[in-house]
Amino acid sequence: MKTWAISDIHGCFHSFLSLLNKMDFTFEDKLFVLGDIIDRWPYSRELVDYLMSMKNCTPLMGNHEEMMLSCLENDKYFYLWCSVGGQETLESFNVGHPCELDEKYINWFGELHIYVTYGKHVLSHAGVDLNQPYPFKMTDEKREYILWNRDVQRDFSGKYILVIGHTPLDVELIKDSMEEEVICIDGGCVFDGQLVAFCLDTHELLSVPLHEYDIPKNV
Ligand SMILES: [Mn+2]
Repeated sequence: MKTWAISDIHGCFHSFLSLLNKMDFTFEDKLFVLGDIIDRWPYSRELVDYLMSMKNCTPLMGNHEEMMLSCLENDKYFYLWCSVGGQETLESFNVGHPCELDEKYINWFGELHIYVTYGKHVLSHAGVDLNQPYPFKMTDEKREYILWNRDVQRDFSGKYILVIGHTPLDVELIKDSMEEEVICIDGGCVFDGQLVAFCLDTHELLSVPLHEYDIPKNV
């Protein structure tokens, strides 16, 4: 049994399946998906359906899911979200606005975890500020940091290992960070990089390139 993390899949469903295959992932293993599941590439619905059906997957929220959910509260976010890949998600779900999504999807997105812990590992989309006195006591400010920040705080005196996505890195740079306190596993699959799986038990890294089936025919 192994526990893995994958981040920033962004609708690359076929790349995701090919990575699970490479991991020899079975129902006995566990998977954390660190947000930015949707947007930019065409297969967000297929990916969400698949994750919903996995009993051994814990999905977390990214800034893209947060943007989509914000459109349900206030329409001023709608055009911004559409312009950063939300349009592809709407097409994938065959709706014109997030409010038309089936309730089961809205509930699923609404219930995504903001962070999770696994032993010393703290997992979230963009990083938890672990130098704060009460890092896990949630406020609106901390939630925003966890989903959006691009310059995460480091130096936790060996107390924690932060595992995040959000900022695309070259896979070689990710490999070099395996012993560090902050491990960013976004291999930039969506930007023709790699989709990366990180094993929390062994700190091994596996990756696959963007699958050709994920690339829209008109690109
Ligand atoms: Mn992100």
